[in-house]
Amino acid sequence: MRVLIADDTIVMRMMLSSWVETMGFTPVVAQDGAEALDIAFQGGFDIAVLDWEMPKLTGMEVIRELKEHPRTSYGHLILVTGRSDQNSLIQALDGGADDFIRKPLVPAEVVARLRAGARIVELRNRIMRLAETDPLTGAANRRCFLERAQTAVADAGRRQRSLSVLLLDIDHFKSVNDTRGHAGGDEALKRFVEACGTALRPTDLLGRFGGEEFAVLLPETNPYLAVAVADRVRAAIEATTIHHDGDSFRITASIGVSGIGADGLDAALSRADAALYEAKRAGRNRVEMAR
Ligand code: GH3
Ligand code: MG
Repeated sequence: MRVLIADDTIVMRMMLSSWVETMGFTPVVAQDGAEALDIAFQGGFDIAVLDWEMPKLTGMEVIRELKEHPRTSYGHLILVTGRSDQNSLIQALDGGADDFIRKPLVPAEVVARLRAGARIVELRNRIMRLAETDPLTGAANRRCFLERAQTAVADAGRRQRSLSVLLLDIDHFKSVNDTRGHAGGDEALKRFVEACGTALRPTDLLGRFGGEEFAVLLPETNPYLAVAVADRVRAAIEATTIHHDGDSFRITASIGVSGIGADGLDAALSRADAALYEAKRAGRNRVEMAR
């Protein structure tokens, strides 16, 4: 659990950090509101403990910014304040704070509020994981893949980096289901995703598009490199033996490759789809690059 601590007094920063550390959490410290925002946007955080009165940006201003941006809007925000009048507290909660702690700080209370915050963050993470993953294979689901891909496309455009996409479809999967049963087909899908994982980098994103169709997003990869990656994936799938019901079998997949250019993700996906169709037509268990 990453806990962002923002306070302009060194004593407060040190105290809060040491309590956070005793809980087994990781403190990340900022000296003012502007630095807190920088850290939040760059490295992320799970819980933030923000002093209300700070130079550059106040705690409330930081909260407003964090809530506005999709990347930081889910953090659990605790405002620390010397104010104890009810109006200030109402203003804090209505302004986006999830909780508040009154000064002077009492260690046991701070720790209890951090623990309560951690429970909410853990629940949120679990819900997000469920909403983002395909339950059978553990790959990202279609919606999650498309959302993250759109972010990556915008990012690559801004930073002038190359980005490619693969569309994969298992060959003759219907006959796997027909001869091995639906459970055999499911087993094949799981092993397929594992095999892809061995051939990809941790920064690549594998998504299940539907049925037995998958997509891979390859950051920092031009279409020529992407073809090489695709062939590594293809070979890994071909080399995988699937065990089911006392029997074993193998599958292959066809892959279409496209670079993602200025015309965006949808255009790249439809080019990759055409290339995938070409790979099927040319005999399957092949990689084709989009024209
Ligand atoms: P091709 O080589 O042209 O891709 O042929 P194919 O048989 O793979 O393609 P087709 O689209 O005809 O068949 C896809 C099959 O995938 C049909 C469907 O029953 C099966 N399928 C889709 N989702 C699942 C799933 O979650 N589990 C299992 N076991 N089968 C699935
Ligand atoms: Mg198929």
